[in-house]
Amino acid sequence: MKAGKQPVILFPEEDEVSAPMIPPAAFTRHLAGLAPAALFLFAGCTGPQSALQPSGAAAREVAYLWWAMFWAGTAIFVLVLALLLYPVFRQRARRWRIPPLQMIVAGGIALPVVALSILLVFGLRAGSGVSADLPEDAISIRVTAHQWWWDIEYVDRRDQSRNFTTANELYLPVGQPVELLLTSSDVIHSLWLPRIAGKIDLIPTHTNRLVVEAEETGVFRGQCAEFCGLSHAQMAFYAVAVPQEEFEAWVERQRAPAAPPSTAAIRAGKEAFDASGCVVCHTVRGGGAWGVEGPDLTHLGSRLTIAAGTFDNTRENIAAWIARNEQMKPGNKMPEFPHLDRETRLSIAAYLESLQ
Ligand code: HEC
Ligand SMILES: [Cu+2]
Repeated sequence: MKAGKQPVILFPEEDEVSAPMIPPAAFTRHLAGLAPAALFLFAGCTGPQSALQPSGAAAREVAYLWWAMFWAGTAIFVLVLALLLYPVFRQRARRWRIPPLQMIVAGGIALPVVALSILLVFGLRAGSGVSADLPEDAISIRVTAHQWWWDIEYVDRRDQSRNFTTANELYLPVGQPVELLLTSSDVIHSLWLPRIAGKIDLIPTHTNRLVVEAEETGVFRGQCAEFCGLSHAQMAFYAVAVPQEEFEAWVERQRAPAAPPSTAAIRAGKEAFDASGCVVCHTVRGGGAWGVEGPDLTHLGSRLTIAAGTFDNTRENIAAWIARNEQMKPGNKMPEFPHLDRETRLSIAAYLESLQ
């Protein structure tokens, strides 16, 4: 737990649990901006999850639409107020008479038709990202929502054997449109990455498509935006936008199988992991674990958070998660392992941390 941060859930026991606030610098700036809140309310419009600070083409369209609606709404509000105040201050001699029928046609039909048509044009523009065409070799990512985490598979269209799976973290190459193919394994979820794109539903047995493009490097927060059950509010993820070369290096590392244990302590952790039944639900490619009920852990050590953006990815948090995940994320589908002593849990956590 870094100084000045409040844990989401306080644990009376020895395990320290900390929740992520990424990037911390942006968060502090955010808080500092809120201090003179009465005057500078707009400071709340920035941050890792603000639709008003777009960093992607699709999000920019949504922000345009938002501002168009804001200014159109303001203009109409001012107009209506002016019409309301006019009779109050009018001078008898200069009375302005419009026949009632013309008034209804102008204010009740013409004005809404014009205003809504303009908004429709903006709205269609903003929605066009969903159907954008992509080059043959564009990157495809299959995202499957589960209660309450995201399974993320990078698809190689030319050679499916090069596909690899990760979870709760989306790497994007900057300046390159990427196709997300979205579905769900249980209920309807919604993927929302406000700084990169608009939101779209993930529906069981159906695949939705969304084209996203990050325009600058950074770590952006995303979230499930459709109530999907008990831990809906803890169903987040992070998108990490990096330059092309860095992205390719990341892909190579993720595609590789898990590193074999390099020290005796890590080997002991792996043995405890294999013996405790974790392999029933989790995959560690190259580590002999092939379960699919839970997130792929092959490169867990390289991720920022655990439990779908809910906690920092630290050894302490993983150790706490193994024994008391129900308290940390109520309703989640992983059983607790309270019988594993703290030493064992820490050693399993050290093994998972070594999976870079
Ligand atoms: C019955 C299936 C099941 C078993 C057995 C199981 N897990 Fe899990 N695990 C899950 C599910 C489901 C999640 C996702 C929870 C969530 O975020 O909602 C999860 C999440 C995790 C995470 C966080 C991963 C991430 O990317 O956020 C870790 C770490 C983890 N499990 C480790 C373990 C360890 C270690 C064991 C064995 C002691 C274990 N699990 C046993 C189902 C299981
Ligand atoms: Cu959800």
